[in-house]
Amino acid sequence: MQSREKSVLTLIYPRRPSESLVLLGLKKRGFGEGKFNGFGGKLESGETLEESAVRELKEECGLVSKLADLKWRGCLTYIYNTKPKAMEVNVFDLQNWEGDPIETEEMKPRWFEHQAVPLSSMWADDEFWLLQYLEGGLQTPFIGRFRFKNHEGPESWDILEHNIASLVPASVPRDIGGSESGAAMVASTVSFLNAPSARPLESFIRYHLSKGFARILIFIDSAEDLAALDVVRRFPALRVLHKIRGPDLLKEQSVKSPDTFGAMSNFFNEVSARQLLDAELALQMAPELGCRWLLYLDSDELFYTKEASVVPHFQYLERSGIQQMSYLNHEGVPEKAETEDYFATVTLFKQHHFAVPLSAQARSALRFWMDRSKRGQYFLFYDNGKSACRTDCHANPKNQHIWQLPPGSTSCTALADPRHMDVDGFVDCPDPCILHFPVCGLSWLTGKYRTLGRFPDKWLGKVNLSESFHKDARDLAESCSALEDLFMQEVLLEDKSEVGRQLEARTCMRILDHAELLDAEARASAVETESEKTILPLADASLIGIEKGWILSKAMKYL
Ligand code: 6U4
Repeated sequence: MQSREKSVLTLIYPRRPSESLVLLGLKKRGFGEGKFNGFGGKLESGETLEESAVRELKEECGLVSKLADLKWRGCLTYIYNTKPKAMEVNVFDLQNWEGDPIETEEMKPRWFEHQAVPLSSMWADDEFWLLQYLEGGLQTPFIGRFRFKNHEGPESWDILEHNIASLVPASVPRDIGGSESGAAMVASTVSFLNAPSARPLESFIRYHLSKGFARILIFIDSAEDLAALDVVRRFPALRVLHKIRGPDLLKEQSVKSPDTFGAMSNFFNEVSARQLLDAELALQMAPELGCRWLLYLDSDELFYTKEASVVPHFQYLERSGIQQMSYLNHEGVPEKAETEDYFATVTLFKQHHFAVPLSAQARSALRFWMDRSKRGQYFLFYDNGKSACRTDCHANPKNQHIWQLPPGSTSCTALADPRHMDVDGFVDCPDPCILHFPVCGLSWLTGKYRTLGRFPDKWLGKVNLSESFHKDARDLAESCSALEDLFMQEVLLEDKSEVGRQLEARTCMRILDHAELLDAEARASAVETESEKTILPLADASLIGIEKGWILSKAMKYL
């Protein structure tokens, strides 16, 4: 896999579109010397993208820009075979500024008509996209990747690999602001303090942006979590917002959510209490940010759809008068003991038991998991889904999974509990769904339970924690070897033939596109599901664990 070690840079194109003019600069020294290009450079420590762009522009051609006038238009990754680090270059449009362009030590600026941009004296990739971009033919935001043989000399003309595409499908509001149909926000409370790396956070953000979420709001659970802060600040502040746990946030939450704040004040050391407050604040902020839908996720979850964008789905919910929709969650299964980024590498999922077909093979495959778990669990973590909620319907978070809506609102669910024959809001919805990647690597397991610490036996002082993997992991957290044993026994699945059996029984499924989208090496399984296989009738045996819910769930579609 290509190392994703990279530096982050800006590239600004000042333009006068009405005259079809763009300002370029001839680079007089250093990287790209002798080439015309936009203006920009590397982020300095602590800078946001926009702050860096303002500084570089001033330094390189004397133009003075306001932060808000810089419009992020896309991100291009340049890999030079002769350089150890890739460059992540963030392209900005600028149409308002103060001052006139001046020659500096680094750049000699010059206006060009679009059709006259000197492509033969520019970087070779520009031929693939710059003109289309300037003329409005490249839908923004866009994302691209180019690999060069060399970063200088004649071989810098050899492009070995290239692709460029619109990051967000056309249905997403292009200029965010004002509430647009289907515009949605993802919010999450994150902590990467004890984690092996903050790379999954980058993937979490990239994935949701590329699936058409208009905004991402990240609550960084500790001001010391510089790795998370660093990731978040690399994204354009317009799309990816963040708040840091500390006195300011505490004050804001006490003022804006006095009831929840009061109720939670004894439990601030529990992450669930902080999440509840964060979810409530996110719901209050979303309408002002033009978002009609909010999905509050954990940082080990993706809102998965195989469609290009989530926007049509949310538009459909709006047309159907639905204010809340709960989605099935599937649980990731690591097939390797370690990964730096579970989102980019884990592709095997235990299906939610409601989605598992009713067959003898499936029962035997379910029991494989239940038998290897000390507590008889199929899923090691939650199986009650996650919900998206309209942001204008005065909801409150009941917990991290579901919102409390005022009477008369319409809530639908893909996982109504069939044991109660509660079928009113049931909607068959295999896609979208939640992909959950809990403890998908030994060091992620260790890091998670180090961060959680010795959480109490009662959740928020009320609900008893059941005897479960979660509680066992807490109790074993002091001992690395005991956690490792637990991981090997209950989480990891290295046995390829068992993977094949699980896929065939359709207890597990293989999903690759999130990993492909995240630009990683997706490990396709050699074992294909044979969906046409004869389904053996269920053997007559007493029901254990989730088997009752699994069987009853099949009746939902007929009620
Ligand atoms: P120093 O000299 O270290 O202060 P700095 O100004 O921070 O440099 P520099 O000059 O290396 O950064 O920035 C390179 C600029 O060139 C950035 O704006 C990104 C841009 N760039 C790099 N590769 C490019 C490519 N293949 N095509 C392109 N722009 C590229 O259009």
